[in-house]
Amino acid sequence: MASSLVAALFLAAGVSAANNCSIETFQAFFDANGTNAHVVYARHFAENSTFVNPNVTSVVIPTQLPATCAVQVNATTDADTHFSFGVFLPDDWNDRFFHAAQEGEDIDWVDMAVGLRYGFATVATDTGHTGSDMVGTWWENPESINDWAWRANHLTSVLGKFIVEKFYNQKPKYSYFAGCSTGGRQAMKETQAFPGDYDGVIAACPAYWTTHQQLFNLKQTLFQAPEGSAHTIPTEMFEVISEEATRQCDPQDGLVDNIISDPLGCDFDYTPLLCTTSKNSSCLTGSQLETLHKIYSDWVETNQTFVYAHALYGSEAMWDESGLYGNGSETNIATQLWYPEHILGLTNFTADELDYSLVEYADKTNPGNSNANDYDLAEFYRNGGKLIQYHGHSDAIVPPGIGLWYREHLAAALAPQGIDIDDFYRFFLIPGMEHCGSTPSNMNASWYIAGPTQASSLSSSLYSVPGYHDAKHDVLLALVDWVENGVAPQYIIGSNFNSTVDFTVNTIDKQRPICAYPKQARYTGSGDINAAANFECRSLY
Ligand SMILES: *[C@@H]1O[C@H](CO)[C@@H](O)[C@H](O)[C@H]1NC(C)=O
Ligand SMILES: *[C@@H]1O[C@H](CO)[C@@H](O)[C@H](O)[C@H]1NC(C)=O
Ligand SMILES: *[C@@H]1O[C@H](CO)[C@@H](O)[C@H](O)[C@H]1NC(C)=O
Ligand SMILES: *[C@@H]1O[C@H](CO)[C@@H](O)[C@H](O)[C@H]1NC(C)=O
Ligand SMILES: *[C@@H]1O[C@H](CO)[C@@H](O)[C@H](O)[C@H]1NC(C)=O
Ligand SMILES: *[C@@H]1O[C@H](CO)[C@@H](O)[C@H](O)[C@H]1NC(C)=O
Ligand SMILES: *[C@@H]1O[C@H](CO)[C@@H](O)[C@H](O)[C@H]1NC(C)=O
Ligand SMILES: *[C@@H]1O[C@H](CO)[C@@H](O)[C@H](O)[C@H]1NC(C)=O
Ligand SMILES: *[C@@H]1O[C@H](CO)[C@@H](O)[C@H](O)[C@H]1NC(C)=O
Ligand SMILES: *[C@@H]1O[C@H](CO)[C@@H](O)[C@H](O)[C@H]1NC(C)=O
Ligand SMILES: CC(=O)N[C@H]1CO[C@H](CO)[C@@H](O)[C@@H]1O
Ligand SMILES: [Ca+2]
Repeated sequence: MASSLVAALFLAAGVSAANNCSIETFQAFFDANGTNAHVVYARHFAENSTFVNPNVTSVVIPTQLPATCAVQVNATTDADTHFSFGVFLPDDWNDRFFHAAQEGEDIDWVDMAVGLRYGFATVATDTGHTGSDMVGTWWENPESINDWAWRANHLTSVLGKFIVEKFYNQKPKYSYFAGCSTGGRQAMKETQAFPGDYDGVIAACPAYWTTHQQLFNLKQTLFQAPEGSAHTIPTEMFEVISEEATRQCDPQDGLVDNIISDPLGCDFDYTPLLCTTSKNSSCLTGSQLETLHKIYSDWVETNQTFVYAHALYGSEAMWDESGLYGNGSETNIATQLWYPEHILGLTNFTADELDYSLVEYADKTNPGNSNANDYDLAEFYRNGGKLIQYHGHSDAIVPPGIGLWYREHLAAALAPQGIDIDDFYRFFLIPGMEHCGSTPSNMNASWYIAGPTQASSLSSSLYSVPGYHDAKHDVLLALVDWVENGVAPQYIIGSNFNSTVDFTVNTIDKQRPICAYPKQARYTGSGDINAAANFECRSLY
């Protein structure tokens, strides 16, 4: 009797607060607690509204919102530094707190809205500056680098949970964090530096080893430089290389389906690409082949010192994206100079100064402590935390091998402490997925496992997997099931939509299990190769 009365009172409080979505309401929460934060925006949105916020500079906005209160808060971190964070407080809340990483140029309201569609109270921060990380002057204050590297996310977690508790008169029962790329780094950083902040974390394609990642991206552009050299592979040849990789590596995984499902296991022969006396077009010269060999090889320095993993067979469709390998032009190189120039603070840095001593310098200074390569997750594990990490095989920006590096070092750090990483960690390699999402058009692999980044990359109103709203198909629901019910995902079924505008159960034309590493999905030998049921997870090595 007593407990149901208490529940009824809480419910009543929650409902009245939900109907009072004003700047004053939220400012009063902070003021009463003596917290130095300024509420700059608050507005309630009825179901199916399009989000509007005059404080938002980004162009992408969520549509078809569930009924929610939206709040934006500005908080200071140091004398001259501040960050902003957004909060969605759903009318119909399911007691969970969700933090979407910053992946774009502002508070990621679209990713937040995905979390909202799951019924979660959601937050996200701009990490202290708006616009791309690579432009502006935000790095001039070292305190801003701290905000970007870790502080804004941690404080958003603290202040966000505070708002949620005050608004609903109840603490969130479970807290989750998810992000991809630089957001994946943020996910790893939170897990490592603040192991009590979240119960479940998804680190997708994480660019976690900042110092090495950023210098690797610069090094990639240099393989092809100077533009038009004898060793420069013409960008038109990327497709020819891709076709050759598919020709050789597609069958090696056991099923001819245009998808290279085991690029790490592919034994690739370069010679069919070489120009000969009988073949002088659509081929590579000896020196171009050497460039290709560099692209497909780890960055290793003297004495077998590993610096970074390489792009895999099947990633060629991305090589010209963002000028990554591109044509070796000064423009492509200049794009990648922001890290040494502005974050490492090496004024007037030029690309020819990139050598191993620069990597050592970056590791030693590690501005803002942004590296998220602490392998000891014992405390996160002891708190009951669960971490899902995934990478796409066709990602040329953050090659999946660097994810494997983390997994191996995590295991090595925890085994001596008697901790089996299987008890709290799952690693997935997604065949045919590029960076965070999408698949090369010559593969059409079933890469989609939902979660905020993937859903928001397709549409401003999508969430989960249409028709398959469950833990077997949706990575975020898989994480929730693991944290709350102890059901660890052994695989997640990936889907492919055969439309670029219509994302419904009717446009899902292909599904396959994506198996927890080291297992891989293998065709059972009979039935539709586009149906997940005809695949099983097997250990291959
Ligand atoms: C709404 O907020 C105002 C200002 O903080 C407060 O005076 C009022 O009591 C609130 N109303 C409800 C129903 O919570
Ligand atoms: C609220 O106030 C308490 C007591 O001063 C403090 O410990 C806590 O950190 C404050 N919470 C926030 C979110 O500022
Ligand atoms: C919101 O849109 C959905 C789907 O179009 C519809 O089923 C629902 O009735 C709408 N809700 C309101 C309040 O208009
Ligand atoms: C946050 O506060 C800073 C410092 O007062 C200000 O420059 C900035 O415009 C504020 N941001 C928003 C969104 O109000
Ligand atoms: C090589 O290219 C030249 C010029 O394009 C062409 O004339 C010649 O026939 C080619 N040789 C062979 C062996 O294909
Ligand atoms: C490589 O190893 C050798 C032998 O241990 C050592 O003398 C040398 O200084 C090392 N070189 C570098 C660049 O670390
Ligand atoms: C090389 O790439 C740059 C940047 O993408 C582009 O502006 C330029 O036109 C390219 N050069 C050639 C010769 O295609
Ligand atoms: C960097 O280059 C600018 C413009 O060429 C020059 O004015 C400045 O002195 C240089 N700074 C350093 C530290 O070399
Ligand atoms: C991939 O899908 C696109 C569009 O749905 C289609 O045009 C293309 O032929 C497909 N490619 C393969 C290899 O199936
Ligand atoms: C897309 O997939 C659906 C479901 O398998 C199928 O019915 C439809 O014909 C496909 N459309 C195209 C254009 O391939
Ligand atoms: C800086 C800025 O644009 N602030 C606006 C944020 O949103 C509130 C509520 O709509 C406006 O009053 C502010 O002017
Ligand atoms: Ca294959």
